[in-house]
Amino acid sequence: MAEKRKSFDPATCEMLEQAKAQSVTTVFDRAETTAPCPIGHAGTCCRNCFMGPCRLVGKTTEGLCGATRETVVARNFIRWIAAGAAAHSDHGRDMALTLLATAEGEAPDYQIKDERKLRMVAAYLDVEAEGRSTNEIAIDVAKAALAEFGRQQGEILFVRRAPPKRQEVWRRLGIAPRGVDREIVETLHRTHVGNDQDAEHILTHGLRNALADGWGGSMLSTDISDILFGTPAPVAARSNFGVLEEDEVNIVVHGHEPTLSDMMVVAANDPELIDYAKSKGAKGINLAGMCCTANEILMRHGIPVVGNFLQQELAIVTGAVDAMVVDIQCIMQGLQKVAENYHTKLITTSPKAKITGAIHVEFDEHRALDIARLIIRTGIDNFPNRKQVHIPGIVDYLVAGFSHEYINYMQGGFYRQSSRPLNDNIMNGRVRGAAGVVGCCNARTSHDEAHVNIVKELIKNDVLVVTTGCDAIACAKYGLLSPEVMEYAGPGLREVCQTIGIPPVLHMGSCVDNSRILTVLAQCATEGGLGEDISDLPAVGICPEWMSEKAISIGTYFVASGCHTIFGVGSPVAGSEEVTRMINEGWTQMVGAGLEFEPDWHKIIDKALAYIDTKRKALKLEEYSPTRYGKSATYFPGDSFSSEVYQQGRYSKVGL
Ligand code: NFS
Repeated sequence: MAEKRKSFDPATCEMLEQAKAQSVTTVFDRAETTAPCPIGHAGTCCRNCFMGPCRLVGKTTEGLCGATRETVVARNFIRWIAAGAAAHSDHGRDMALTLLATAEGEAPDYQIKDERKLRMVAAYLDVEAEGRSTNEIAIDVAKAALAEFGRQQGEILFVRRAPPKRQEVWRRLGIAPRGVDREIVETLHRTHVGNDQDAEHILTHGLRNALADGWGGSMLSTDISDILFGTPAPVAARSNFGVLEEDEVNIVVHGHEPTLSDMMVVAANDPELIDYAKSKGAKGINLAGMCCTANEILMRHGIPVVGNFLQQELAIVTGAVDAMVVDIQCIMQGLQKVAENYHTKLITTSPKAKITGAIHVEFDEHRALDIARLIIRTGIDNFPNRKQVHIPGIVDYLVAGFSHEYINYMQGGFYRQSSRPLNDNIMNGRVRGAAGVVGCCNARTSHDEAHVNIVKELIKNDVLVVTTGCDAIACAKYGLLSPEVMEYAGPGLREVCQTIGIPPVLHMGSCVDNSRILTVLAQCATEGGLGEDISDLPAVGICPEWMSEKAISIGTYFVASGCHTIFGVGSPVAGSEEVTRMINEGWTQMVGAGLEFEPDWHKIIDKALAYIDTKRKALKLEEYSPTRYGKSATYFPGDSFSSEVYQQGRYSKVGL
């Protein structure tokens, strides 16, 4: 059997060769030397007290306390949800605190960039906007948002943004979240030794906890980021290692919160600092992004993207990164060790995240621009220390910036915006259905392979894809976010995309922006013609290469919202057939959608298309036909998607 390719991306493979030649170890090597623990992997290791850890394998079916395999697997699973929800929500809380500081005049470098959105959010949070100044509204919006985290009773206010039928489901089942922090705390409490020990009951709280993330912490985070930094609209940009410049100071921002990265954009354009860079022999300052913070500044400013999660160490191996600046989440500790082989300065900035050996420059929103300038200056000072540089000559072009507001706008302009055209085209079968393809990269699978192939095959089958996070970056690297690269799309979908002027894959942002997908789903469900609830829609969620706790929280809130979701790689609940059944068939009965784990990406595609067709049938829509539309088009379904075709979609940097 041929050796499994570590990455589907030629630029990543090239850098892996480079790392090997220089004896630098990365996550790809560690994935070979460190096998996953099969017991923890299947979810059957209980370490919730010090009588254990109890490993429920073979003949051992109970822990010391008597906890069964079902209980242990379910408890472990919802702890993942709690951690993921905590990460998104703590990010959202920081956005609310920054909005408050901005409106109170204590964070002078930030402004309220989208007043219209501020007023829209004010209405959802019961904040009076009529006749009040922007800052007055913003102060109350920030305080109301913060109260949502600490809310003890009732329901988080954004529950009302879901379709009425969905709200009824949540209320009937008692899973409408009461407050963001409360649901996370309750998960930790319930899963403490000797507490909630009925697997189904435990998992039901998992749904509630995840909803507190999706319709609470994450949605607040997205909304407030838009208020402060602007609601995204289409923007052209570039991606992959080739965006690094040999003759400029390269500063890579990596992590998640736009508070730091947005200020880095301002500082990188400071003429004084550009002159300073020139004084050190560079032609300028090249700011580029990594992971979800890349998505934040890509969506709003078109800042180039270096890569997704598994590419972070390899960016340093280019020898061209003068500073890598990180804040929170998805930042590998291995970065520091890699950086020690090169001149790169790794700079941590969050009071919540330090890495031993890295430089720590603590970010403070009250002095944001000064700190961003200091960081850029550190990168510039490091430019003359560069040694050997190796940048793969591969760059791809993309269009990002599809906020749900823009998706509405593009379907009818300022006065008639709605999701009517999309609903109509799903009803008439030009668009077979929709898929949200999202999430991480995982070194246990071939990097990007599942992301790219799933998305290609879906659009080939006339499924409109919305994407976020590392999946979006994978798509960017293969030309899938480019409106010009239409040969991958099926004829019906292509007609729709060409009419509106959009790519067949819409980049909706970072991982917290999965809440934008919830909004689109809610709109499609209430627009008419596709049922009345999200669970009626011919739509699926897919997370092909998941690895983080955040991904589990996202998948669960998709499901709790009525969107059936399929994860790749493997199952963290494989140790219990009963729990596996509960979160798929069981949740389908409860909330109209299930969560399943399918390691084979070919099967994910089959399952997704079959699910979409089942939903079309239930809605009594016409049966999907791949040949009914697009007769005048140049390309037809069945075009081979060979690697040669992939390459045609790519643009070599050399050819620019
Ligand atoms: Ni989301 Fe996974 Fe991380 Fe972004 Fe990428 S790894 S859960 S996609 S960068 S948060």
